[in-house]
Amino acid sequence: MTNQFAMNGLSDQKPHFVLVPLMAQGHMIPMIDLALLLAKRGVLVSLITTPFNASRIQTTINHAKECCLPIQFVELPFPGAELGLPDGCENLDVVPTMDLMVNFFQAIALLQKPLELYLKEHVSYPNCIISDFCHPWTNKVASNLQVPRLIFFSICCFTLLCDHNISKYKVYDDITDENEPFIVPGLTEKIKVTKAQAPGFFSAPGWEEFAKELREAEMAADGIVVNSFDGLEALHIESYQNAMGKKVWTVGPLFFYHKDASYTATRGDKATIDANRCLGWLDSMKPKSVVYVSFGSLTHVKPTQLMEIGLGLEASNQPFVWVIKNIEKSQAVDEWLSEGFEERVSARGLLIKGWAPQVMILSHPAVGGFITHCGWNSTIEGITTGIPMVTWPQFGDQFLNERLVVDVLNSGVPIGVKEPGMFGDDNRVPFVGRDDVEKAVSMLMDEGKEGQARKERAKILGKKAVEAMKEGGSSHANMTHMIEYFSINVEKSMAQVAL
Ligand SMILES: *[C@@H]1O[C@H](CO)[C@@H](O)[C@H](O)[C@H]1NC(C)=O
Ligand SMILES: *[C@@H]1O[C@H](CO)[C@@H](O)[C@H](O)[C@H]1NC(C)=O
Ligand SMILES: *[C@@H]1O[C@H](CO)[C@@H](O)[C@H](O)[C@H]1NC(C)=O
Ligand SMILES: CC(=O)N[C@H]1CO[C@H](CO)[C@@H](O)[C@@H]1O
Repeated sequence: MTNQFAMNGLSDQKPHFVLVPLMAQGHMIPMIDLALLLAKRGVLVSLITTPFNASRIQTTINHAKECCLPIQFVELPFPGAELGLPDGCENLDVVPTMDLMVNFFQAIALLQKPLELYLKEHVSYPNCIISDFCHPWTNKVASNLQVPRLIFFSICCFTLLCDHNISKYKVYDDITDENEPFIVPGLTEKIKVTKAQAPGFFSAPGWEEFAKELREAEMAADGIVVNSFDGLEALHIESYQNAMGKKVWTVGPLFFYHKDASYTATRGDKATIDANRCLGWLDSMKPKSVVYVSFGSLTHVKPTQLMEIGLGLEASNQPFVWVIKNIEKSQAVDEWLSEGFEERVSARGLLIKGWAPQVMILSHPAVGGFITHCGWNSTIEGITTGIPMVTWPQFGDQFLNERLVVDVLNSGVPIGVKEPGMFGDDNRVPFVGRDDVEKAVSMLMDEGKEGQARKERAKILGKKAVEAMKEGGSSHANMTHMIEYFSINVEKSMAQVAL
């Protein structure tokens, strides 16, 4: 049932999808990739941003221009000042305190009217809105404009399903000890977690109202788009689809758009290390020998823990690339690095201070393992490159992602963290000793039977991920269906405008 106007070129009327990402690095990156993939398939994409973020994604803007991709970057002024946010505080990563986080989400919700106004005035009426799941206010935009709305998750269906079932079976009504393990009900696998590890999204005190809006907006959605793929978790996708009673389109791994390493290098933020120096270093290493260590954009590792990681890596005798974020640097860290550590590991350790070209590094043949915080964005990148992982979750969806990698996929080694660390609350982050780091790394790189089997499973998953994105693959086909499904609405939406 292909739309005859939009799909076969009889008219240059392209279907128009409006994408509303959450301004946070881990949410923004996959949504931008989704925009690029849709545009490459001939969809006109409007990507809604704010001035701060627009400047941050300049590389993508330039790339879209160079490749003549039909993406418009719509900058709406960010009403942060109205809610007492400091100037330039337009991205979740730079919100200074937990309290201001609530204000940040309230400020974003004020974008409803300006977005509606923009879309009404726009020449090409939208066919659908794809909104980050953290934007319940887009539900009002969609109903006021009478356009379908999809919600976007850069979270796997396994985690979404666990979360859904925990809430549906009201597991937490009977739980008094948040560190007492229980088995997630309704799944075929025996998945053991604690309430502290899987508290659900926005479950902290003060977020009740927002969480309620989120649930309502989820119920009202016309479908769900997920950055995952069939070969990874077909059964969980199907169960989640049945549980939600809506279509779930899995169209990932979305970062796959970037096959060109030179572009990959500057995705997200300008890489602080010269990509060529990094590639040169990796080229000099044996295949599958290097461990890549990075904890994503929101996690801040405190100095004592940072040093312990370093000492564990040193003791492992394994070559490594280790990313230390600017925000994690301090005088103590600098001194410790320069007073011996850097020199001792110089022959086999590459330290990246700042933002790293992660996809480029992970894709390099020299890299054989990944120590990750299990943010989904990073986890799916690790899975796609076909290497085993050491899982070190911190908060949010990360503990459930760890269960997927360790218990379901069998392609990871847990570092052993049992309790979450609250973002912004350094003292509650559980401490991991150098011995545990060393032990996990040697298990990860183990050449024995168990290690080989783990590597083999990881490799197969990587192949399936690549297949999914090729023409004829499941994610490619899901995207085609999704575009066709909503292109049919072109005439319907136009008629509605006329009314
Ligand atoms: C998302 O992906 C980028 C690029 O691959 C990576 O560097 C970054 O750490 C990831 N962000 C999160 C929050 O996981
Ligand atoms: C719980 O998950 C299973 C899939 O494993 C699904 O079939 C079931 O519908 C879910 N339960 C509820 C109450 O949604
Ligand atoms: C996505 O692709 C899978 C595998 O081909 C298929 O089973 C599923 O029905 C598709 N999903 C949608 C919503 O079209
Ligand atoms: C990190 C970043 O890109 N910051 C920029 C955000 O946008 C303002 C102006 O819009 C710039 O001044 C910052 O440098």
